[in-house]
Amino acid sequence: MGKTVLITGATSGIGKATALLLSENGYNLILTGRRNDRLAGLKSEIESKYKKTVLILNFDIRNREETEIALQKIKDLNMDVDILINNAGLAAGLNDINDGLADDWERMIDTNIKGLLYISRIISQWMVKKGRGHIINISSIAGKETYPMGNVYCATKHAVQSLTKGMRLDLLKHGIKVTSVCPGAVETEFSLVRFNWDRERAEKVYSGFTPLYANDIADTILFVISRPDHVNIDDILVMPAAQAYSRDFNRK
Ligand code: NDP
Ligand code: 8X3
Repeated sequence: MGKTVLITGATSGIGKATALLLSENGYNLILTGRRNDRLAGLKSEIESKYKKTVLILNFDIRNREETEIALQKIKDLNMDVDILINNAGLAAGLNDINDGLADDWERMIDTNIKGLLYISRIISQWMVKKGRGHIINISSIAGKETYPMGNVYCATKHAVQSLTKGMRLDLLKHGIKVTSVCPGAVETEFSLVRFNWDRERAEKVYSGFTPLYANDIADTILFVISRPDHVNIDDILVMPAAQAYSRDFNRK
């Protein structure tokens, strides 16, 4: 029986690619997201390809009550979580601070910080009881640097970096590993969401250079979770070869 991994935000991009790769490598999966049709499609794809049962949980991580009810289903089914991948997240807008929209700020703060906390609180309590576990927070280059007009998104990812350190300190005595995975530009639905599904604007973000693909981060996550028990990858920054820092690109 392989380990069980809970991946938040598995309906697209990094979360989906990670689900497919981990399943191929023998992990059992619990997948979450708001778009239930996509979750159901991924469940049947994985179950038919890899002959593994997948539990899907359809909820919005911004809603604390919905999150608690959804996670209770895991216990009701006598399942457990060995590895938590806090992946669900988004950027909304790209504006100077004085032009920012409060609704965008709330969406990012509620998803990237508060949602991550709601999930981590419950799952870390289960891990503490067992005296083992591994939490992987998907942060960003935006958690290490602040770029023009990235203000609130960068602040949420700086918060993820800080929470990763805080979790590691508090959970150390319980034998729980905590890792931060920080990607540079990855071509997913991220920019479509950021620019409200303006495809032309989203495509420009990745034009003229080869970005990372979701599979590149899935590979990194597989590496992180498959280290021996005595090894922890604290923090890993993965960049496209054509990107340096947050805003320097070698575009052709
Ligand atoms: P995608 O937009 O492709 O995927 C985001 C995932 O998050 C979706 O599955 C979405 O599911 C889920 N999600 C968003 N909001 C919520 C919510 N309120 N409740 C539940 N699930 C939610 O983007 P990526 O794969 O690129 O992003 C994954 C993570 O990687 C994010 O944390 C992002 O900040 C981070 N990242 C991305 C980079 C990039 O360049 N793409 C670089 C660095 C970090 P649904 O909409 O179905 O709920
Ligand atoms: C996503 C990468 O640089 O677009 O976290 O913010 S960036």
